[in-house]
Amino acid sequence: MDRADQSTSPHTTAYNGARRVLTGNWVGASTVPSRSLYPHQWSWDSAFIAIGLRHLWPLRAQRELETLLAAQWDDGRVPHIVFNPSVPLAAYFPSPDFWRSSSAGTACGAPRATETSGLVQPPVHALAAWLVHRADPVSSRQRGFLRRMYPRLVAWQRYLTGARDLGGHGLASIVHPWESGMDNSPCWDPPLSRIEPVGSDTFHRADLDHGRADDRPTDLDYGRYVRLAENYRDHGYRDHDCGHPFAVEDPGVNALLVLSEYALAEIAGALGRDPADHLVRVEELTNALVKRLWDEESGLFLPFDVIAGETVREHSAAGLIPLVLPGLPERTARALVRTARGPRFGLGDTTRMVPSYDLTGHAHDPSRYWRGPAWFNVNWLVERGLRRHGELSLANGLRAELIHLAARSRYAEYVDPVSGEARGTRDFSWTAAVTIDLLT
Ligand code: 9YW
Repeated sequence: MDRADQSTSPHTTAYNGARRVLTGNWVGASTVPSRSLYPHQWSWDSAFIAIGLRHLWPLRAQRELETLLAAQWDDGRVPHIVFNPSVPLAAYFPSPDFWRSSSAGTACGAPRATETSGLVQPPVHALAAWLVHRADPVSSRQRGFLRRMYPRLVAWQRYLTGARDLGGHGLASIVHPWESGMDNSPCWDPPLSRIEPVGSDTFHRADLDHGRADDRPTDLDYGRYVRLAENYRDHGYRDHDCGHPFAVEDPGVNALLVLSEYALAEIAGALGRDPADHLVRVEELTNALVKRLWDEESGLFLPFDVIAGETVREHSAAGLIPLVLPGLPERTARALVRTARGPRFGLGDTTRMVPSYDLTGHAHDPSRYWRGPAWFNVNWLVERGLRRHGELSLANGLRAELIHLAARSRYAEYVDPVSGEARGTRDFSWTAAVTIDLLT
């Protein structure tokens, strides 16, 4: 019997509500993050969604990842959006006619028959594939799930450690704020300030048709996002000759890269292969992460702006994500826990969930997207990290808040970190998925 069955009725309500959201957002071969705001398939969303789906319908969870990885480019990148051809172009901006992947991305081997974006998102996929396999190893083996996924996941990770090692120090760089998954984090303000925005009259933001403007990025942010994406597209999405004007080593992306490398070692072992290469990379990546991004003064991992050659001194929840790594030096893990509990994030004290950005930071805004609100996927990672490093009481407290606030907010996209009030859209898939995972 699983925890949901034994639990008290609020847990059953939370579980049933989350299952309803995931049922409603399934579109046949994948799950949309939100029926209204995000009507296509998003990369890291699908990884978190599969982690939840595996407890309900393991085959559907396998399918979720297979659909995403079927849109992988020949250079290994897994696109951040896979477009559903039956959804009208006007439903989401930037739409396929902006990205032009099937024509502009030919040198990188973009799929010809599926439209995608040319950017990527954090690599949670190998972790998801491993967890999905373990939920139902029999069907996974029968369907050759890991055998088919493994080469694709390896190519994806090698794209990030290869073409995307723009700083030359063994870490992956993101080349657009959207690639961090934390679009308008104040961490991107300094590197973005160098980018000339396109005029806001040159595009139409479909997000504002569905979301409150106060909860979303500004037009100025969007003008810069568009400029960067256009530049990448106009250089055929080729990393080596596009002269990336934005390149940042993000601690969240790199920690998830390491976590997925651990998962690749597990997958290799399950397939009867030698995991040694993956374990060597785990060590190299962990060392590079600590050496380059750890900031002793603030007790947090900070992003490194590769173009300016300097650390970005903004404190975001991405800097706590390395806590999920088992191989993190113990004193670094202890310092991260102190920072999570301290005034910047207030865990177990002033906040109910870890805010996306420093409560004491000059740019903190508890409602605006990645500039303060708390997100369920990030908090799920922090909960895992706390548990991993023996902080059971903090982890249990956070788990209880996540389950409670997910149900109370109607599975909100994000919430005010102090009051827990819902922000953004509702019936959001990864909020439901991590709720199922925490309850099972
Ligand atoms: C957008 C789908 C995506 C997430 C990102 C989040 C948001 C898309 O939604 O970006 O149009 O702004 O920032 O992390 O994957 O849920």
